[in-house]
Amino acid sequence: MDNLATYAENTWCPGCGNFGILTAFKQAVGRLEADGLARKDLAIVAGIGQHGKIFDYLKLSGFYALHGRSLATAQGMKLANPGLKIVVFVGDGDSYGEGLAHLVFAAKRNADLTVIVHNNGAYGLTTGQATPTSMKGFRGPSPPRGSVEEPFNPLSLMLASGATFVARGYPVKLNHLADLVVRAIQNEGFSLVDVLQPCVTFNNTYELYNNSVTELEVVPETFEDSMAAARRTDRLLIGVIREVSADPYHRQLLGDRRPAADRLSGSQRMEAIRKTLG
Ligand SMILES: Cc1ncc(C[n+]2csc(CCOP(=O)(O)OP(=O)(O)O)c2C)c(N)n1
Ligand code: SF4
Repeated sequence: MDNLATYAENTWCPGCGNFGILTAFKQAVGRLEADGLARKDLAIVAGIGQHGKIFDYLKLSGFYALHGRSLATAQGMKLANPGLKIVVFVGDGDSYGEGLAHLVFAAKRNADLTVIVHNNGAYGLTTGQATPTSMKGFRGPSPPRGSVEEPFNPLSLMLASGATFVARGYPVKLNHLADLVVRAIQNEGFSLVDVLQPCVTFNNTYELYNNSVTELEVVPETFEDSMAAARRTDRLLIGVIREVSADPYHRQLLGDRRPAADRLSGSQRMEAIRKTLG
């Protein structure tokens, strides 16, 4: 396989955690393609932000969506063409902030998508404002005196919303992250990989994460065990926190129909309308 490179010049800051996400994703695609995934059956979607630039750096088909709306776009693409495997790259501001309702409902209905959250605890592209996962005390242009709010825990929110695959990764553990992405894409249903992405410019968390990230050995068995793993604060657990199988939304809604591929011609549509009207 080629390395999916494009002509676009990379403008991420040297040391940005996004580089690890890009490399891990490329590794994952290589492994999935070696396993039989056809390039034409893979599509990517990205929101607007530093994370969204990954769309420019990958020679893959897809849709560069609006800030906060990539989940809605991806769900539409999946329903039109259920044969696609879709990977959605979002920022924490993009998905846990502005687009939160789309994320919760995509998890609730088990939309067959893989969501990779570049969770850097800041609105990176707009120069470092606080997001829902910014730590208490985080300073930026907003809030300049430090955030007085506690961050929310996206993993427990996703578990409570019904996500069938929930994982957390760290770009420094590159092969581990690539494994998570492969497993997330293989899961037929809603998969979320929250990536602890250091932003060297606005939220440099390398030291914090290097000292607290710990690999989970086995997938927790029960929902309660998954919740407990997601909520651990003494160590930040990385790995698969929940993995269960459930019928995906498109199959429940459409059965085996493939709306884009099975589209009727104009005359077939007229014939169907005539029949309906008697
Ligand atoms: C609908 C809409 N709202 C707000 C913006 C402005 N905007 C663009 S990027 C961005 C921040 C992105 O932050 P995040 O999603 O955390 O991604 P990061 O840049 O950190 O990767 C914002 C607020 C926009 N482009 N469109
Ligand atoms: S500002 Fe932060 S997120 Fe954006 S490229 Fe630089 S290090 Fe990465």
